[in-house]
Amino acid sequence: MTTAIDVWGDCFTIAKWQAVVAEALESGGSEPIVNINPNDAREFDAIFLGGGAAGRFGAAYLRALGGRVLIIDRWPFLGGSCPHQACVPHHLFSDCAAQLMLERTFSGQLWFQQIEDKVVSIKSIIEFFRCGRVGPHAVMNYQSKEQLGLEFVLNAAFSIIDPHTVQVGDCKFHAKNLVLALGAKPVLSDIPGSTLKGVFNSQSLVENLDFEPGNTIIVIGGGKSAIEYGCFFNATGRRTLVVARHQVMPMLKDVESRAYAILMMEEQGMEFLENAELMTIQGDSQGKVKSVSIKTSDGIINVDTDFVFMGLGEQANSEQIAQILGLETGERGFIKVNRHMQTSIPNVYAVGDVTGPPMEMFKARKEGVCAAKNIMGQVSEYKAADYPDFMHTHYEVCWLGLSEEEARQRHANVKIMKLPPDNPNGFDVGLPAGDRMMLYLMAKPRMSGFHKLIIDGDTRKILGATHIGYGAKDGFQYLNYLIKKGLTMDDLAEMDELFISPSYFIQLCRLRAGDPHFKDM
Ligand code: FAD
Ligand code: KPC
Repeated sequence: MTTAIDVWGDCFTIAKWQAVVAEALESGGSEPIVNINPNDAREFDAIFLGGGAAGRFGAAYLRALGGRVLIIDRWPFLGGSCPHQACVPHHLFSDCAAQLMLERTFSGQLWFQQIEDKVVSIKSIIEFFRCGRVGPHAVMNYQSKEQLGLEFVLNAAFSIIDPHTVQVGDCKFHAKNLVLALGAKPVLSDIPGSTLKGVFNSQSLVENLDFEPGNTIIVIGGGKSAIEYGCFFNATGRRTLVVARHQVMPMLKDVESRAYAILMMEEQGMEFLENAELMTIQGDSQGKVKSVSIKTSDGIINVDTDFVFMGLGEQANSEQIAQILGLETGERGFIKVNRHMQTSIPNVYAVGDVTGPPMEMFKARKEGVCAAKNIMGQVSEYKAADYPDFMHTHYEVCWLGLSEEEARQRHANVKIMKLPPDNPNGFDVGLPAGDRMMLYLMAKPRMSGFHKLIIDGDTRKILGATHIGYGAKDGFQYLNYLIKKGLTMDDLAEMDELFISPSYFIQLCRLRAGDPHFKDM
């Protein structure tokens, strides 16, 4: 390559990477960063186009299996959209939402400042993120280069020549296989006014926000991003109105758990318009959002706002490449693959978000690994199924397996263990509680969480679980694995709880385990 930063042979510290990545992001157009071993004459077994979760994990696995691999990415760092525009900012915002809910709930009590009427700056939190995100970027580059020994070309645009050849600048790279790991981007709205200043999605929010949003925020959509970002906006002290075509949070199937999650959001002031549709966004003379018109079952309503957040889902980053290679694609441009991750061209694989839902990190990483194994001759299949899931409201909401309703449709003898137990006060009981919940437990018991374990009373196997609170996510990822292996309530009763842990499933099971015909509790 005629102009490039050649980093091969230099040991870059994390601090040095931080400076290089920050400089490249700020200048917006510096040279490619090239880390290619000049002493390795082997042909590449694969070129991964895209070095996000799918590309990085696939490449690392392929190299671990003894292959030679090159990653090409347009960004000056590896790790992809998760640390740059997706999971990491989302978790930052959800942390802020949880913290602000705590501070607002106890405002003026104990050591808490009086903050009931305070509106927190969204712009400052986003600026915090923009400065801080290069830290994880630097770690990803350090880990990939120094610890995993990956070869890469970053900060570079590529063009596809054929299914074995990719060009960057004046340099052509050949490989036995290509792996498309190009990710996805938010679906854009085509309703009138969508290009006005003040209309954001999860990407443009962190890249472009340059003003302090006013006191009313409109969120379009009822899925994960819409609810998660909506709760954050609400927690900053702004009126937040969520407009959903159908239901909000449809992915949380357990009726009672969903009801608790929604009730808690409503108690924080979130407003929901279900079965409603954004019709137009009106702008002012400077091209900024001024108001929106929303069609509801009661007619059209108009709301003044300067900020609209679109949470409309994702579409594949596949347009050009699919066209050039003639790949089969489906809805929203998602590239069709078989269970080996092969596209319609056998030596071209596709992995991660570019192949469509579920759009989750574990799925992207596992698809990358699956492609790597197949390329290296270890026949491997992957299809995401029966996975645990989560999203944030002001709380962390986790679920796995069947909802109570699904379980009752499929099994004759379903048993439930839940907290709070059924009682005349509804949810107004200070259990489950657990870590980060103890102040709520003492003073606002209804806010201390909800959880439920769903069991087949005949086989005693665990069928499903939900948890609304904090800190159960870790447990759910292991629990799901065990459930797939046939975990029973008696197995759970044998485990050692780290009391007080966020979920009480172990001790609830132990209280019932002696009974061959145990009842709900
Ligand atoms: P990406 O990480 O997007 O990687 C694609 C790579 O391809 C990028 O590095 C990009 O620069 C590169 N690329 C694209 N086009 C080109 C091109 N033309 N030339 C060169 N390079 C190119 N999942 C979770 O599991 N947990 C979460 O909490 C979570 N939160 C999320 C929050 C939000 C707001 C969003 C949008 C998603 C979230 N996800 C979460 C999903 C998760 O981010 C994705 O599933 C994951 O990042 C997909 O990885 P990937 O490698 O397929 O794509
Ligand atoms: C926060 C963090 O770990 C960085 S985001 C992970 C990117 S990757 O490991 O490539 O999936």
